[in-house]
Amino acid sequence: MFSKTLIEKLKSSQCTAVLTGAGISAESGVPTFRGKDGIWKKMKPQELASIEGFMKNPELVWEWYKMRREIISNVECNPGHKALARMEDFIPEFWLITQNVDDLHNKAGSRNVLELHGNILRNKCIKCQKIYTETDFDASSALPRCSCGGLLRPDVVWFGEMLPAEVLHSAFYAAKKCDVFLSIGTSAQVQPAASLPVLAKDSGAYVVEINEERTPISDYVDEVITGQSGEILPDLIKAVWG
Ligand code: BJW
Ligand code: ZN
Repeated sequence: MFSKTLIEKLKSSQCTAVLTGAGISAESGVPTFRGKDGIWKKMKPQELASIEGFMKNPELVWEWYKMRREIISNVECNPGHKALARMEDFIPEFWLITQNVDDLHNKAGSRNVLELHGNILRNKCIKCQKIYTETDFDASSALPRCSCGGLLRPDVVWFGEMLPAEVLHSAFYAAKKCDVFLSIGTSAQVQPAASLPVLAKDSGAYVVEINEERTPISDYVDEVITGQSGEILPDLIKAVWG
């Protein structure tokens, strides 16, 4: 099922970087964004995932994040997350770059996780940027506010916003340095995350995509493995490390 090249490359890898997207959590029951049942089929990203949308209707945005937090607090990491946590034990330098905000890589035991788009289990003040780890607010009676008076919002990255600078810097570093790069369960449509596999390839890494369907980077990568990451990743670990 896996190419000899991929098995050899992973076996001898000194530095592997992995980029994950919503697809890796789909088998846990977390909805993806694009595709036929994706969130953006029913909801408008500009209303729910932009600062303009939040300022226009913060109650609606809070309601949406409350629902998503409920989903996420009721799901478990799946064999795909767990396989990536195991992979970290075998490779000297291992970077797990995720666009997901669901915390499931941390739950699975991955250690070197770079969260490009933040974490839904935190909030931050729009005025002083103070971070709040509690999320259990009832925004329907009064909007949650910081001690400075500013409105609280989820600590995630919305469209038009900069990604956390240090995290992004490390992600670019990892993509440039790695000898193997895996792009898993992402539609590769959102920048700057989607440029990471391209950068890795241009820097000499062996780039492999694992996805249920083809994406804009499929023709550019070295290898495409089609299927569900929760099935493919445990098999890959077995094939490489026994
Ligand atoms: C499976 C599977 C299974 C299913 N197994 N696979 C350059 C060019 C064009 C546009 C831009 C550009 N630079 C910036 C932009 C604008 C914008 C952008 O990229 N827009 C594009 C959509 C056109 N980018 C931004 O605004 C970013 N900021 C930025 O660039 O700042 C600099 C800047 C500022 C101002 C002006 C200009 C530049 C920020 C992006 C923030 C994205 N935020 C979200 C919401 C996070 C919060 C939350 O969750 O509430 O992040 S949107 C959403 O998309 C979420 C995801 O992390 C992100 C990526 O989605 P992902 O993970 O790829 O999921 P899907 O659903 O798209 O795909 C799932 C895949 O899994 C599919 O392929 C399935 O087949 C597969 N799959 N089940 C394996 N079991
Ligand atoms: Zn504040």
